[in-house]
Amino acid sequence: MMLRLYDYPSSGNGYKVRLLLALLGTAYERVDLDIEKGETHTADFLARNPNGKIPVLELEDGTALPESNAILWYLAEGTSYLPEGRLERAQVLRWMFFEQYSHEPYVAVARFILMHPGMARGQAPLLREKQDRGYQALGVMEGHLAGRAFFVGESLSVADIALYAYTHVAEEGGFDLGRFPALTAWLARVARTPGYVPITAV
Ligand SMILES: N[C@@H](CCC(=O)N[C@@H](CS)C(=O)NCC(=O)O)C(=O)O
Repeated sequence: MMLRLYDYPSSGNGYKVRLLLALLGTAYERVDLDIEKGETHTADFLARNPNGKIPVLELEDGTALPESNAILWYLAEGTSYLPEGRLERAQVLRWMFFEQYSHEPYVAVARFILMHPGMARGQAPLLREKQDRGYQALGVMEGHLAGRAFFVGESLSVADIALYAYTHVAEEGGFDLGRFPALTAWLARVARTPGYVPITAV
């Protein structure tokens, strides 16, 4: 069986996996689920991810692996996108945990509120707060990237891919990236990687 990705086209979490698979040149099947129609909450899908969220990567033996950053880690093992050194690997995890706790809940959710106003109705009053916290995360990234080309070491890793996915579309969440020159240069650097695909490629 071929790798199969359960996905949703505008999802940055899904895009992380699509981008890495493209950079690796790995063939896979995609199954689109419409999150607006609740298609991630069917019994069939909940058997793959009881948390009812894409992305889920189904492996060759049928094992279903949810959580975008866990999928990135799995796919990157043994490639140039995951360093070998103990401390560098921990630094990659550091930025992936930062992405999930201090970045995605604000930068991605502000975008979700603006792109899916129907689904995000309950969260709409929180837009301003999400943007404030999102700006804090972007500021942390800007500080780290000043004088560095990539988040960890000297080359692109899954730390960059995890953070790139929602940062490069942050303007759709109302963020002004013009305030962050080092971050903007890093976005352009990631987009120049051979094999790069845009979020809209599906
Ligand atoms: N922490 C998860 C978050 C996944 C997530 O939030 N998925 C959203 C789309 S971006 C989803 O499937 N939402 C559907 C729902 O919750 O009903 C990851 O990184 O994979």
